[in-house]
Amino acid sequence: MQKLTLLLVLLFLICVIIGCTQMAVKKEGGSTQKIHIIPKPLSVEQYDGTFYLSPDTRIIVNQEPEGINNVAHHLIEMLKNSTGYSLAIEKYSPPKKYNNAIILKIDGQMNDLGQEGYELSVLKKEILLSSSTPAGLYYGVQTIRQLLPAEIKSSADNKHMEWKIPCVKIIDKPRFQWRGMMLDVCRHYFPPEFVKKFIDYLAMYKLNTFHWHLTEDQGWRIEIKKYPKLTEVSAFRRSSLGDGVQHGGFYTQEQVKDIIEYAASRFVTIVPEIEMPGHSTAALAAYPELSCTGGPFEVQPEWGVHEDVYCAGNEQTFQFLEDVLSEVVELFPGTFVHIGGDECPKVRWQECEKCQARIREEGLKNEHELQSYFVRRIEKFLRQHNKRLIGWDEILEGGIAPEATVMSWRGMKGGIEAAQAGHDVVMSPTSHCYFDYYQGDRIQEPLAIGGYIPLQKVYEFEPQPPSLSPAEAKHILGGQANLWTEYIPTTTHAEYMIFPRIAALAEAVWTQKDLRSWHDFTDRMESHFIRYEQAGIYHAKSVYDVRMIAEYDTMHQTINAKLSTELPGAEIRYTLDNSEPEVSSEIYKKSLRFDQSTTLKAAVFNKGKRISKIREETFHIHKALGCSVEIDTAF
Ligand code: TNX
Repeated sequence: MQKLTLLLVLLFLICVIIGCTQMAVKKEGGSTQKIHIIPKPLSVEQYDGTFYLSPDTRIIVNQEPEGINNVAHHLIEMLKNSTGYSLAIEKYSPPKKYNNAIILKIDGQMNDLGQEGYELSVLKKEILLSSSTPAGLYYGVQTIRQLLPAEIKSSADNKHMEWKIPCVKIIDKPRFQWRGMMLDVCRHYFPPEFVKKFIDYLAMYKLNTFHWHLTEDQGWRIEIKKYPKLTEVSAFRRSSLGDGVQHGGFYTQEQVKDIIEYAASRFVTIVPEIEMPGHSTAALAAYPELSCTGGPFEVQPEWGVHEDVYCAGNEQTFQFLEDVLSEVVELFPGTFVHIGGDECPKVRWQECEKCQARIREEGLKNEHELQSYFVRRIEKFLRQHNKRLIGWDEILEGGIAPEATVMSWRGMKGGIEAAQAGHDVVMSPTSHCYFDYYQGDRIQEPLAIGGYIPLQKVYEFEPQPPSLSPAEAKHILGGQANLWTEYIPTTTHAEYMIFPRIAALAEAVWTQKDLRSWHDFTDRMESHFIRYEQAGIYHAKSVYDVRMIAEYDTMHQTINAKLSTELPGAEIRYTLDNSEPEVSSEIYKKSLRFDQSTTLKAAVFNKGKRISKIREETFHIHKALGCSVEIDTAF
């Protein structure tokens, strides 16, 4: 009897011990492995313990619906590239307990997390990722990628790495359904391999919409079988540098299909843009009969807004565009087709007999209404093909087409107006979303288009204007950033403009509003910089540019200089003797006061290495300092 009691107690103890190793204990601070997920999930609870990935870890899928295997293969591929492990995939067999496995589970009951949400539970012996859709699982895999050490994206020799994932429970879903980025492949052509890389970057940050700007004054980039001159003639132009070199390229329909498939397997929908009625000189160079004057035209080497546009009075124009769109809708499976609509000067229409006749016949008031007529006709055509039209906010002018969706770029105003009128809206204002603008100190950055949008500004992007009623706010589908490429001729430069701003964008469109905090984001951002380094992704380091504010102190006749960086907490070191700052230079702690002329040089250091450019400023102390300025206009 005694023996039996002892045995029972022993058995009980064994059970408790086994239970404890499986059961996660909630973490009370002092974490060993910090969690740095961007975009920030809905909820994250970290626990004590770690899951160790090994060559024997198995990937288990619970069923074989379309998509789940695709996600499992993505996971295997991602892990293989970095760890070198070729993990086996296995079908789930219900009562079985798994040890050292990552389980991907489609769970039809999980409807409250929407079409893209997921739940991730990392225990010491198993990882369970569940979602009601393959898309949700895919986003869960992106989260797993960010839970692994930064080296996960590196192809370097990682044999001695410990591939560990902290125990955690994450529940996550996006705030907006349209989380996008636009790439302009027209001002400069980018090869299919880069377009795929761009899609990878979107997917990595849980963005789901790739707006592909395919036609412009400077180039037509998509093969249209019915109009071969669009690729023979319209896809090439003289170099904008005037050096006589030809620039251009296009995507064959086969390449387009391949890219669409590539995007679909990453849950990215492509929205093709066929620009009209403006920004169309490249097409007119091949088919001048579609213009008001008859041409001739050349594919434009110059940027800007061009006056020659499609003739709105000519039936041939509509025949051409409908033919082009017929091939486009056949290729792209997504719901939306972007028709541009922006920056269409009206001078040619004002002087064109055909356009004026159209205005009279259709009882239109002016050329703005003629543009509206143009867009309505195209919208009707697209609707007949079960597609929805989206256009830049100029499509509001002269009356918006009945079911058109507006992409608001000239601020949020157009978007607000459209949402109030019951139209769907995607916000993409120049103030926050133009990744062709500078992100750092203009003098030290590569040439950009003009404005200044640092990381924090992108972070402050709020797609849903507070002035909208709840019913109107439902029309805000989401937001996107745009990469126009007038001044971006290379793929490395393009990456530089995208990173790190894409991370801030992702959080603006994925994370719930009340969970967003710049301070918290900057904390997580640091580890993403390490990931970019590891993955060989070009990125701007302008968050580490030393910012300088100098104030004149009238009381003491001195200058006070304050130093800071956009990413708080950086190690700034400086010199006052004209020498270059080094790792042994003085660390900046509080504002510096000068009572005589001084040259201040400062830079940011990390782990003994300078990671920023050197900021230099000479302060001159002289008698006129601080005196009020009078301008002698008589002189
Ligand atoms: C405006 S955004 C444009 C583009 C330029 C861009 C440069 C929009 C609808 N039109 O054609 O590339 O500015 O930032």
